[in-house]
Amino acid sequence: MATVIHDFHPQAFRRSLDLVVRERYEAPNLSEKEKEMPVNYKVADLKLADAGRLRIDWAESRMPVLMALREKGKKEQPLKGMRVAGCLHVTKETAVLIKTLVAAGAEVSWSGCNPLSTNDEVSAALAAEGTSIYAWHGLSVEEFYWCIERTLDFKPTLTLDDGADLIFNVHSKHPELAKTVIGGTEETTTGVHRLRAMAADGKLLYPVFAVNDSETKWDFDNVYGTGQSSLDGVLRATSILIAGKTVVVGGFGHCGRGVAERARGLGASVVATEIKPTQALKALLEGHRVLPMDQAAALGDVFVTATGMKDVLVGRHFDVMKDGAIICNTGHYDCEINLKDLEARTKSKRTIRPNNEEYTLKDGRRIYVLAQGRLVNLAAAEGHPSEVMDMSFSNQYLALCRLARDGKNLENKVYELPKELDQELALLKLGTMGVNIDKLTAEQIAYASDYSAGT
Ligand code: 9W4
Repeated sequence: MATVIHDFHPQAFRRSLDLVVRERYEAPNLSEKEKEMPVNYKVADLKLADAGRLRIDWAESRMPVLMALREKGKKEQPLKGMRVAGCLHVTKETAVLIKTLVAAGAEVSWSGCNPLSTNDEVSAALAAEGTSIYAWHGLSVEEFYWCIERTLDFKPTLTLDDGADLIFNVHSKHPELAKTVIGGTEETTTGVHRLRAMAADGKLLYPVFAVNDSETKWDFDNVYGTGQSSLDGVLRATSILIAGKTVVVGGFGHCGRGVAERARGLGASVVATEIKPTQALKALLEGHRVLPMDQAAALGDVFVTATGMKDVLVGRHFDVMKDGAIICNTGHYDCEINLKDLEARTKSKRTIRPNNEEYTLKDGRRIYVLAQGRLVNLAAAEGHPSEVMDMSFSNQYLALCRLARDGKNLENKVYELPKELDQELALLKLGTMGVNIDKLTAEQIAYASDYSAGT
């Protein structure tokens, strides 16, 4: 681990890759002063930087909207003078966001928001390029909060959250820092819920944009991001042929719909299970079979739970599953599959492939659990593809730019980004994909607004 000193100003210590790496490997041509300079990062291993840079380069080539915003930001410097503290999964896509914030004139200081989501190669590449970053895979709870604390050392003017841990830290431990924070952003549904509750209590100390609530974020993440990456996780963990299989999707919300659609695309017959009549009807009219899980359990070759509810697959379902059934979860963290019930029926267990546990039941049937029932798209694959994160993180970037410009005039509330922004971002994305669409003519606009026109 790198040694770190907390009392610093990131800009002052942003040094070239060359210098950081030379220091790290104790190259002889460093001056004594250079050797003593504090390091404003803590990552697993700086030697991973080259591999991280390749990952980031790849993500950049798949995130054209954010890259276009970066080019514009380089010229206009909308974040000049801003200090952005971020608490967000350290992935290759997040690195593209961080580099975009820096290009737009911001100083940044970063920590991960989940102990298991940091990619050590990416964090090494960011540290090596001079980013103030505190993130490594598998850190403890104490280390997690220590990392968040370090990102507050430079007294941020903007905060960026995924799950609201950073904002909570500011509010509960450092309320004095909130005075100089112009505003914050929040990436997730859970975080937005927590912040709305705080705002309703009058406890929120600065305005926050709920990036999660932009259509170009949640709809694309949930349907296309989760849809593809869940199938990706199943394939990486099993390498099975999907065509001809029966895939049971538990829950036909946005994530379930995405999974069902992609499974069908690979040739599966899909069975959807639901508790909500309108959702069940949608699944049926999309052409999927709809059954209660008690019946679907005996039919499925692959089960993907995506409900957000606990105990979707329990003992009585395991009792009737086929020999060789594969079960996994892409919904709420690790409680949708009741593994205790499965353990109780199990004679022996072995890891047959990475992220694939074979449970041999007392009656001899085998059930395969992927990623220990955790989110299969993240644990066994790489989460949402970069092209999807392009939309989410473009929203993040634009929300921070708006706060930098107008934050001082906003109330201490949770705001949504304007709906027109979704249309602008979607149009930009279409453009990067070489797709043009029609525009209304002046006559059509007049027609649309003329309420007197009848049949
Ligand atoms: N990643 C995560 C979480 C838990 C976890 C194998 C079982 C979320 C959104 C984005 O939560 C995230 N547990 C793991 S790996 C792992 C990864 N294991 C290891 O044993 C436990 C997470 C947002 N995102 C994308 O989806 C794509 N780029 C992004 O920035 C990232 C990570």
